[in-house]
Amino acid sequence: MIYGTEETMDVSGGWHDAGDYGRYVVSGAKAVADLFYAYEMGAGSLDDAGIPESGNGISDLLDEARYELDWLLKMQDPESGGVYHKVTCANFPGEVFPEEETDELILSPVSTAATGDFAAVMAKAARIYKEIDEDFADEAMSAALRAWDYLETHEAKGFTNPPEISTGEYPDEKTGDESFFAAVELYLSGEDSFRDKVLALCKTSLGMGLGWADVSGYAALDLVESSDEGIAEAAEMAEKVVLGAADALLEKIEGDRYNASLGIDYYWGSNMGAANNGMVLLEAASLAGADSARYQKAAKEQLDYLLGANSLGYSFVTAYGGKTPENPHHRPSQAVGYAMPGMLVGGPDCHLEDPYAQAVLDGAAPAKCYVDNSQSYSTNEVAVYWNSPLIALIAGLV
Ligand SMILES: [Ca+2]
Repeated sequence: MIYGTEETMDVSGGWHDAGDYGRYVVSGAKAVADLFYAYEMGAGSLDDAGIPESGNGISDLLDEARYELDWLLKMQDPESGGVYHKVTCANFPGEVFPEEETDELILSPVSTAATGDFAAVMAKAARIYKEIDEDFADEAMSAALRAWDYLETHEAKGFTNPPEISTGEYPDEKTGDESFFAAVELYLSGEDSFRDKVLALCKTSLGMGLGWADVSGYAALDLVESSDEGIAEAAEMAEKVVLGAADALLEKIEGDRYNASLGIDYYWGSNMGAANNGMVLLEAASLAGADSARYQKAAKEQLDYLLGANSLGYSFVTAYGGKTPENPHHRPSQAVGYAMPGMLVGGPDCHLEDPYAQAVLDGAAPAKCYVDNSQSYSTNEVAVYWNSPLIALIAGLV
């Protein structure tokens, strides 16, 4: 049901976001952007990942991304072109399998951030899938343009949960970065009229954010890879930002015993931060020519950190390594009684943002604020958009 109405819509498909069964546009779009990056970083020929589409002659990264993209298309309001922020029940379920979550599903209102992210990944999909499925590529481009029209004709506004809904909020007040990402992808996919918007938004919204709230870095990564003369000025600015960010990371890495890139601020989802930082370092390596080896080495160290070279000795990927999370905050694993393999958990969060972490981690050093307990959703949950930059990082390193 669409919130505040009696209307319903088919929004079947797509990925469960994390330890719960919500499906969220902004975090899903980040995960799609990472899979695209992995595809472009050289893992494009992967066709034996063990997904149902493996062996079909199309990159498994694109097959998997397509699963989410097909769902995203359904999340667009056919009349306005705006994109609903998320679809969840009113509250999180208990420790049950997804088919046992039977409360009514509610579409939360359209948001500017969701619509901007949607426009960006659809525009990029139009480019990437052109040779593979032309009809889908055309559909993606027209959906992207309708989303852009929505942004042009509606005042930007953040998202807050309606009072009856308590699931993940993913609020985002600052939406210049989403517009910037969308404009860059629309331009690079052949919409020449977006050139001036790219140049203007580059001056106000360029950054290195690779998270669900700040997606400016995805625009930067694609700008630096572009040789298009029309936006050379923006590409040069983006190159400075990528290399500047990578140099700042090198400094942190050199000052850390475990070659981690997070300094002393281990925040909720810090493992995503380590993987994202690895992506920035990889991009810097591809830009730095003769100087690339140290960026490449630092990127590899971020993978090492995630797989066990850290102060806890934990490989943060379930069932990979000798000491790995056995009790993730992940309802299917909790329901079945063991940790499903291959999931990157959130990792240390020194802000102690759940009651269990507060009870057992008080006074711990920032990098050690992690506990392998299913109650600790702020350190031991899993999420699609934490796994996706890990995939991108590995793709770039192999
Ligand atoms: Ca934003």
